[in-house]
Amino acid sequence: GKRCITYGTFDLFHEGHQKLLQRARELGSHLIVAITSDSFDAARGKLNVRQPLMERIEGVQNSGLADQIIIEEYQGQKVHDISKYKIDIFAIGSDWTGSFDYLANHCEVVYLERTAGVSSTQLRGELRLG
Ligand code: C2G
Repeated sequence: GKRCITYGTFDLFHEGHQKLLQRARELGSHLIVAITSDSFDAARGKLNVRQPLMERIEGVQNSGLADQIIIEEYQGQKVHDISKYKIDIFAIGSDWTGSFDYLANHCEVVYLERTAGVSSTQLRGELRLG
């Protein structure tokens, strides 16, 4: 079966994340979910993440959709992961369409439909209000 990998922060794990992982899972027989480290998110300017890495890992783990979880810690890691984990398919949400075309030298690149109307940003706002 094909080996698939996807990447993300997965802050405040929600239905959009759930559906993305389901779609990625259907592409192959082994799904690796790479979760950004706190310092990697800070380095890429994502400064409003609510949950520390360990809690975000728990969210992904509780979904039951990941066969394997790894941590994304540095720029350029994706190419290394694809080779190290013998990946056939790199999948990511359609908000990233075009951004990862360079990985097509290493494996198949698939952009999956993003779920409308739900986001970590929106949930952070609700937490603030609530
Ligand atoms: N997602 C989705 N629908 C939503 C929200 C998110 O399908 N309503 C998807 C995103 O497209 C992404 C995954 O869920 O594929 C994780 O989203 P984020 O946690 O926002 O992570 P992101 O910042 O997109 O990190 O190296 C990291 C990657 O570049 C992606």
